[in-house]
Amino acid sequence: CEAAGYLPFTRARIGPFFQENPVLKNPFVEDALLRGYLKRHIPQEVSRDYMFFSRKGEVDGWGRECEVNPPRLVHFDPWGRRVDHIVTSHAWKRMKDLSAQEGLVAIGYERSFGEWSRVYQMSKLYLFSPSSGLYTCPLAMTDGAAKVIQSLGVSWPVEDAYSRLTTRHPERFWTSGQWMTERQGGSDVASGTETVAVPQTDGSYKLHGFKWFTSATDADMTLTLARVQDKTGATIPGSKGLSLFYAEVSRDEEGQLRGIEVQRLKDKLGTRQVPTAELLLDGLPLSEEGRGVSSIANMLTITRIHNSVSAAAAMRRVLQLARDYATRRTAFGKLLKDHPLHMQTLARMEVESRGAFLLVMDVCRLLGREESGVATEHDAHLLRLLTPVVKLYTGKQAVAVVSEGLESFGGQGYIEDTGLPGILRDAQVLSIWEGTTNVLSLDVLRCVARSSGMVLHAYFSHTKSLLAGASGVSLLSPAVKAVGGALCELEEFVQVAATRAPSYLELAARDLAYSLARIYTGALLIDHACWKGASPSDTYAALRWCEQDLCPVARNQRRGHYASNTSLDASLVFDHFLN
Ligand code: UCC
Ligand code: FAD
Repeated sequence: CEAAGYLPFTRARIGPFFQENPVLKNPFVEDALLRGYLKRHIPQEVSRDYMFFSRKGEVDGWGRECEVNPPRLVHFDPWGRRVDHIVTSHAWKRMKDLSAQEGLVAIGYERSFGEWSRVYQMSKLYLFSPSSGLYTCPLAMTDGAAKVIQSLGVSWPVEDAYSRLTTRHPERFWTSGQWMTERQGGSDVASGTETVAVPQTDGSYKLHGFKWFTSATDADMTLTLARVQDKTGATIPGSKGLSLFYAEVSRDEEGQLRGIEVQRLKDKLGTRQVPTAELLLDGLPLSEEGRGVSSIANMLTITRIHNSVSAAAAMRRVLQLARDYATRRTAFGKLLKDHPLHMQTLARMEVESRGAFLLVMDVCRLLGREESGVATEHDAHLLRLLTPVVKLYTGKQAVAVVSEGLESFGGQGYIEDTGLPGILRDAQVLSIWEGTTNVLSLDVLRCVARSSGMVLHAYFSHTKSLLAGASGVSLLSPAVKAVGGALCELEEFVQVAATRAPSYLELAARDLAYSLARIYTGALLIDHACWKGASPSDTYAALRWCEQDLCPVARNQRRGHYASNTSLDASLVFDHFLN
């Protein structure tokens, strides 16, 4: 090429250089932390079971097809009859069959791995998620619905539904929706729910209402909320008036949906693979009345954990691609992997990603313990506290890490058909649906307040016990010291906050939730690094995690942020606001 007279653009009009694309190899084999974690905690050999997602990128290809061939709504048949048919891609349907065959919901209910069954299930989902074309969304709601039915008692008329939600047979497998949000409120469900349930003479109910967001609307059934009307047509306002309903989504002989009109599919930033609709419910036949918000809370626990699994998985996927790309892309005369600053950037993402994974898996561990009947009271408190914490924290982390991940591909990270932008779009929803960051921070406060201190007691004592296991491991001592110090700060904060008005705690809620997440995750990283099979990278990750501000709530308390800032915040936000 360097011969005299060589002109690079005479041979081919577009020049001879083509950048090699990043290659997704085997997501399981290449995930050191996942493999270490499973080796440590699940004694049975399950590795082979995780390999199926790696079959020549087949599943990943279907996932891509779901993205480029999104669902569409056909309102009318050629003869003008209203059919409201949601047409999904071939790949989306294959995801459904695969999910059943692989037991992606069933594993949680078969419990063949005892208290580790949820870890087993969720680690499979963690591998599946980034390739699933967001099929993990209906799976999350399906799992949540099965959990609610199980907790309310599996009896008529939901027996059959339960067995379909938890089956491994594709021809029987059902997915469920979760229809809670109405136009007036998705967070404030108690005020926002206008849907009424009118009792019928046969003991069933007809629902009349408008559900504003319904994901994976091609589901076979749903759980939804409504207010039961009394004989005079009156309903009880607020949370106490809400009941939980089961409804099957079925069609009559003419192919028309029974009791449901699909208004339109949402035009969304991401999650385009998933049909999200606005539905008008009209005369939907229903089963028995449930217990409203508190009954659907079991579903929220499960879907929030699924959300966190997807968040951790998105971070891992972008990192796997980014590090591969760093071995293929040259800039300033050397591969990206040989630029220390680029490696520092990826290493920071790696630390976030490892922390997220351990936090998520620990919550899955607690869920598995509860469901297999071995949970202590401490475990139950921890599960309640950490469910909103892990959801809100990993949702935010995923957006930050995936965004940084896109930048690591330079301009190509912004190019649609690389498949990379979709990862960011899909990550953005993780902090919105299933409870926004603020709403979940308030949920943390609620569970702390309602447990009379027991939840926090469980948190402090378990975190301390994780640290105790690292005493004497000199390499980890800076990390142990940092987490120990942050725990003391957090305890002091709690003592002071207990003497203040509720508004003080409300302002501190988000920082408190972040502190709980960072401190606990630090302890988990330390604990994992102490395991006999741990690697130097595990130690390094723990040290790096613990260098950050682990207790922002203490810092901001000292700055007086929760005592006096309310009106200043509002003035700042509304500076020059035109009313
Ligand atoms: O977004 C949605 C689906 C998206 C697609 C699925 C994706 C899944 C992941 C996929 C990954 C790829 S469905 C919509 C989700 N919507 C929400 O998450 C709503 C967010 N808002 C809240 O969480 C609020 O805090 C509310 C709605 C729960 C607040 O309701 P209330 O009625 O004002 O709250 P109360 O009065 O405090 O609670 C009522 C009862 C109480 O129990 P009882 O009556 O026994 O005293 C609470 O203790 O509900 C109980 N409760 C809970 N229990 C409330 N929250 C919880 C909880 N988190 N856990 C246990
Ligand atoms: P709002 O409640 O209006 O919140 C607006 C802002 O106010 C947020 O930043 C929030 O954090 C903040 N805020 C609210 N209350 C407080 C407070 N007390 N203190 C401080 N800040 C507060 N819902 C379903 O039921 N089923 C579905 O299948 C479903 N699918 C969805 C799919 C997608 C793609 C999306 C984007 C949403 C979906 N949702 C679904 C709805 C979703 O759950 C809600 O949008 C979400 O819970 C937020 O509710 P909202 O939109 O009413 O926001």
